[in-house]
Amino acid sequence: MLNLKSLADLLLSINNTTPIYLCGHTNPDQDSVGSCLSLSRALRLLDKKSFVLLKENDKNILSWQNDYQNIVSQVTHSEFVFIALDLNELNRLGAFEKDFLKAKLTINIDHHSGNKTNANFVYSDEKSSSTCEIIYNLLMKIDKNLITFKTSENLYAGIMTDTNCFTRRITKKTFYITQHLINSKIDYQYINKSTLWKRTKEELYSAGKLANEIKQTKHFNYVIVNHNDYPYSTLSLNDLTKKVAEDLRKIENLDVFVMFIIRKDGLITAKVMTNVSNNADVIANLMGGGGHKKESGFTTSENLESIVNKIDDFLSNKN
Ligand SMILES: [Mn+2]
Repeated sequence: MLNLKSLADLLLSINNTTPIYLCGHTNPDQDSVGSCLSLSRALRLLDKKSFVLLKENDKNILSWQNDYQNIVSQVTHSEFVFIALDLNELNRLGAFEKDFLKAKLTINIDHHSGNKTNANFVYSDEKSSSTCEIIYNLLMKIDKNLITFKTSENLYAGIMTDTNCFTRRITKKTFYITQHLINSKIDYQYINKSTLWKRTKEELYSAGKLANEIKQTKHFNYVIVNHNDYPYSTLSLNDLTKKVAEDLRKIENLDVFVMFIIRKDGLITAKVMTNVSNNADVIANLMGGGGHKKESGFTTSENLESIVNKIDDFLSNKN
């Protein structure tokens, strides 16, 4: 496992002619795409040849910033370095996993618990609010001038959204960093409004409808979302898990709360949230997923009833 200094040295040692591909997780959020863009811009300023991998239909996540420089949708070199950000297992790379496996050198930078990527070099810090917080510290270690205005915007967006507007996983370092980023005159209100706070009518309608349909087992609460049905069909998986689920978890007296999404392809994607307990990652891991202590997720082909029973059994053994 690397420390920040050895990670910085490793990046600086990459030959300037070697292409470096940076890639975040599927269903990208501001932290994954923001950490990729921030590190990529810094590598370019250091005369390295870097690219951010992002699927064409995921680009809308950057519409608030309108900066698509050096973003590509596929690897076009045969010899390259691959840096995976904001993920702890390879299937989170989706279609780009095959490229990771072909790379001559792999690096993984992340803040989720339990790292399973087997990258050549791993920097993993569960105590960081976000991968963007790690990238801020990394860039400061190399040269503070690498934190440009655009990069400040991305780092702020990643930190603010991953902490759900500073309501979780924060430390005093998170605020210290945020202070620095805000001092660079970024329009933080605009970024808040155009990312985390933004809701469409369909998102609010979904939350309201689901609030009325919360089911309860002996040990946890859950909702079932059929992605084929209106209004959910108009929303992306990301909107459902990042926005609708976040609104629902605010309902009083919820601790362990799961949103099950029956996907259009028949698989089930779930977001596991806890408000008091600290075991969302352990619960998600029962179905092969993972994440953070208070929010986590998994995707499975198992049937819903057996998943519900598995989670309930696990929680009953704990209590
Ligand atoms: Mn993250």
